[in-house]
Amino acid sequence: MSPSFGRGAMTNSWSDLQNSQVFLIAGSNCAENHPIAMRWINRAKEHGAKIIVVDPRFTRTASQADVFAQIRPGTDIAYLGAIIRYIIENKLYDEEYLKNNTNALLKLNKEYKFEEGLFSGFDSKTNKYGVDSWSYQLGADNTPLKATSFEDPDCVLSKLKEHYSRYTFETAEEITGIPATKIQEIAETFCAARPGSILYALGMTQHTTAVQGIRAYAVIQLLLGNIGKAGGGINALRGEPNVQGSTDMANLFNSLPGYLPHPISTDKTLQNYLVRNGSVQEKPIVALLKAWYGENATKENDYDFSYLPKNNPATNATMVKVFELMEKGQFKLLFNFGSNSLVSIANRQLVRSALKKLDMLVVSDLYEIETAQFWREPGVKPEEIQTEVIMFPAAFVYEKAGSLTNSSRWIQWKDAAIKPLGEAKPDLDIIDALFKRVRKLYEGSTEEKDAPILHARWDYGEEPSALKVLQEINGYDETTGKVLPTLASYLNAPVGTVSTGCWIYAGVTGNGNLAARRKNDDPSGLGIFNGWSYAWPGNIRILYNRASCDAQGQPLDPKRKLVWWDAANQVWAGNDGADVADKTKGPDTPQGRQSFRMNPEGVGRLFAAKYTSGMIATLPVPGQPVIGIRPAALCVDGPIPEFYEPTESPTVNLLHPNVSASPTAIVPSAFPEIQKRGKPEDYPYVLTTYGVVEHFCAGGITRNIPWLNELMPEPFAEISKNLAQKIGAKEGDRVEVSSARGKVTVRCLVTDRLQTYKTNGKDTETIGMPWSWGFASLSPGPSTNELTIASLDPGAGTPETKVCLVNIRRA
Ligand SMILES: Nc1nc2c(c(=O)[nH]1)N[C@H]1C(S)=C(S)[C@@H](COP(=O)(O)OP(=O)(O)OC[C@H]3O[C@@H](n4cnc5c(=O)[nH]c(N)nc54)[C@H](O)[C@@H]3O)O[C@H]1N2
Ligand SMILES: Nc1nc2c(c(=O)[nH]1)N[C@H]1C(S)=C(S)[C@@H](COP(=O)(O)OP(=O)(O)OC[C@H]3O[C@@H](n4cnc5c(=O)[nH]c(N)nc54)[C@H](O)[C@@H]3O)O[C@H]1N2
Ligand SMILES: [Mo]
Repeated sequence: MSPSFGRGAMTNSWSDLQNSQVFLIAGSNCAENHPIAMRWINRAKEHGAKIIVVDPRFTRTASQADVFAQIRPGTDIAYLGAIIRYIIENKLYDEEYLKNNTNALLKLNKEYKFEEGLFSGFDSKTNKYGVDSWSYQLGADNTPLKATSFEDPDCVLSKLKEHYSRYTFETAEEITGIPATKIQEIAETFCAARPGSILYALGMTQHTTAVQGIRAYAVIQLLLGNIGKAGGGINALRGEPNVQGSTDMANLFNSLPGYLPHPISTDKTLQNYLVRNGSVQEKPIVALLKAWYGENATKENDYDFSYLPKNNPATNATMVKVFELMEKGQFKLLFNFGSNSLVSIANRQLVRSALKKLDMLVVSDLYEIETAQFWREPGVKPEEIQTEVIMFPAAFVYEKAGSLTNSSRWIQWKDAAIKPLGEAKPDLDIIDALFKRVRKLYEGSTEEKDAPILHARWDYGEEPSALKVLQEINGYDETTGKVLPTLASYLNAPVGTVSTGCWIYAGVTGNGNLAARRKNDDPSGLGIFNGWSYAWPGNIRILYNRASCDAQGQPLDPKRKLVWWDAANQVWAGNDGADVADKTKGPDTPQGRQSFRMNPEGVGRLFAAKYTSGMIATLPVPGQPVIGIRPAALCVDGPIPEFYEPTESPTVNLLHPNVSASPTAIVPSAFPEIQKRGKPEDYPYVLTTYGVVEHFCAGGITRNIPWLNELMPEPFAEISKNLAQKIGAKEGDRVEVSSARGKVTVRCLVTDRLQTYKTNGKDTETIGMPWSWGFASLSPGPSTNELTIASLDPGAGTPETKVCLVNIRRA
């Protein structure tokens, strides 16, 4: 749904799941990893909703399913493509929805092509796409030409039909291992009941085709008219506590808070930045600079834009790449706060080797995790390591006040329940103390490079308060110093007069701390709960909810009324906040018709076309570059999803054997000794990794809790009965699992949860391994990331931890 609000969040909410008629849960084991989801899913089930689960293993979530399909890891786009084909060939799409709310009728550039596994514009020297042909035919006013019917061969829907004609149920069976009849049953079940919701998490995202997998979900949901409606949507079940909040705050290398594009090295000035990103970014980035540099940021000095660090687009500094750079010696110091990288990062050999290259490592954690004692790992020689390690004991979630944002985008405040134990301190206090001391070191410096440190607004007082930080994130009217009351007060203010640390959070502390609200009445009965905490943006609970209305602005579903145009009062009203640019602009105005206002076309994008709105409307000043209003976000690996094999795969791509894996996937290879690739001849089995309910992620906390260790004492390799027989292993035997990168010895678990299946006619086996162990803690065990491959999705940078090739033998 790029460019939506947020990079992965629920379009809807946890409590909205009760409104669905059907669920496609594929790439999520929510019964074990997001148990609250099941409460609302089961409520829908009581009302007759159907559950479809697609997973390489039979899980506790699968045990609740009406339809369960076992899939070969990394092949989802093949069966999803077959569903898209089924919808289009049988005209099961929602025609009115497509016309009003999507780009289905827009005409594509005649240069656009897809041939032999490649989209037009591929440069085989750089393995990158030039995206000029992924565009529309434009009219004189720079708006895309619209076809009069879906039969027009140039329109987006016709192109989709042509593209997915290759994806028959039978072909999808050959690729995925799911029987064709079962794929048909999934398609029929999901299309028969609306609204339907799609839930996903890591099973879809930890692949080199992660973004395109989720794009396939977007295509299906837009075709069926399931976006913007109660009970519909695409729901990313986020993982870590407050991972939603941390991505909102730009814990991603390529965005600034509020999902503003990060400046790159060629952005010398604010104007350069706006030429690339559109005039629409001027207000939020200036407001952010005001939040960070206060009165020092003025129009005259380009609002201190020069202070912002700039990304080198060639580096693409995701987590794995950071360790690659560290191995190259590019870092002296690493702050490792709240992450156990040595256990959690794919192909951990690189992390192990890179940490040694640091002069200093600072870890803030509750426990002395593996990362903090990498020098103690068996086989590592501490006497050869010069790195100084400093450990900050961190206070835990119950020991500090602050807000956590959940997957529903609800910003929820909590108070501290107890005082931190021992010397532990909240991270905010640690960072505040650090910054103040660092600033002191620079006092009096007149060097330009030190100005960002000296000029930063850092006015939290003696004892920093989390509420003060949330107020800064909410924003201030910089002319009066008052907290901004609402999102609208930010949106309506002239550029440079307001500050906000994250524009999508504007309004959260407007009239009191709305994140702390705990009103739990639900008059509509739809689970909206809009008096409970505060949802970004603007307390809208269901994104794109304008699409739940017809062209006249009236609700399409009488049982699930979200918003409507109140003609008498000339305003958008409803049970939810209306997701429209201006609540007073009715359905007879262009703004009042747009249900996807964050896209330059104002509609949902079945095809992710290159397009910038307002290019011609903004009259170019002679000698000045043209600044458009809003450029569309693009996928770097294709405008529509295509199936590619994982980096390491037991077979070649049936659709185009010469372009088997994703041609744009990033396969780091700076250190060939560490970053090896395996072949199916040597490593014939598919490994997938997953979480267990008893442990949390890298296990830093849970492996130090005795009763959890008692329940789940050690890692294991889960294999089918056939594979057990083949290698001569019994349940509980020790087995060695190896990949091109490393090997581990664990016990084997022989189950019916994994079955042998056929890929391209050949018997294939998946091996499943949990990944939460490391050499330290009360319950040490081998780390599964010894085996995994660190190839990355080219758009999101997510490592392919859900699939690689391995071998297995009795140890
Ligand atoms: N108890 C517990 N809860 C947790 C966590 C934990 O470690 N323990 N971790 C938290 C975090 S940070 C996260 S991100 C979430 C993760 O939540 P989930 O994504 O639900 O967790 P996983 O078990 O990693 O993977 C989900 C499922 O995807 C399946 N899968 C693997 N490959 C594929 C594939 O190619 N296609 C499909 N369709 N499915 C596939 C796996 O078999 C697994 O059952 O959970 C959070 N909650
Ligand atoms: N093979 C494989 N690898 C994976 C995955 C997979 O499915 N398979 N999943 C991936 C996913 S989705 C994720 S999110 C990552 C997770 O990887 P990590 O983030 O490295 O894992 P965690 O164990 O959650 O680490 C969080 C640490 O923060 C500490 N902590 C908790 N609260 C606080 C606090 O308030 N302050 C501070 N300073 N520390 C705190 C905990 O003790 C813990 O050690 O792993 C990824 N790695
Ligand atoms: Mo996660």
